Amino acid sequence: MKLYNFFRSSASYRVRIALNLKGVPYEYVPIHLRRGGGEQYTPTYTVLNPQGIVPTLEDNGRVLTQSLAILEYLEERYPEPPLLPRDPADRATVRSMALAIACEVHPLQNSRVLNYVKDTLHHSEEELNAWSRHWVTMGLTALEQMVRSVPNRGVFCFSNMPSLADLCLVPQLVNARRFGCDLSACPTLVQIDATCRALPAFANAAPENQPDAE
Ligand SMILES: N[C@@H](CCC(=O)N[C@@H](CS)C(=O)NCC(=O)O)C(=O)O
Repeated sequence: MKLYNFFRSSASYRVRIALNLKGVPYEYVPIHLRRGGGEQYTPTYTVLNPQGIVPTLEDNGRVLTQSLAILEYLEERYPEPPLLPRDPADRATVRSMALAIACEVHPLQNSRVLNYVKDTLHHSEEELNAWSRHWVTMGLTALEQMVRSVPNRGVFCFSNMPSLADLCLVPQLVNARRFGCDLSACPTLVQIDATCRALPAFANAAPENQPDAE
């Protein structure tokens, strides 16, 4: 199994955590998102991932893209330990938390989006950071409420097992801190993040522990 990814990519980080939690060995293939204008745009990579984004997972001759689709694939192929609860409504709750980050917050900080706002629309670095802080804080504040409203909540986003929601939360908080977001409205998320990062599967997937870390 090969994971084409970048140490600082949040979407890649989600998949690394899942592979570690499930104990699936994989080959780490670094795709540098800035070097030479971005290795994600080279023909050898876009043949695998026509969107020119990471991560991409190659397994048994199949090429899979989109981190959430990859996570669902890993969940079905390697069911233990599960990253989704058993009850259908609980599963939908976990997915709604994961999607709240992956669909609403994360895309607004993607490098290509920020580069367009900066280079084509001519906004300053300062304005860009304010943009990121605005959307991240709004998204995380909503997620805080979603997590708090889980009945019988445990130490993770949902119950006492790490789920897809935690796999999306932890990388997003790295991002939030990078942009200097005020997390004071999200004490539950900050606590869950600390609990997750204490687990080896999360720690070993962290950007600073990857072979291409700068
Ligand atoms: N929805 C996609 C998002 C992937 C994505 O945005 N990847 C970023 C890094 S976190 C990327 O490759 N950006 C390259 C670019 O913007 O040029 C997923 O979940 O896989």
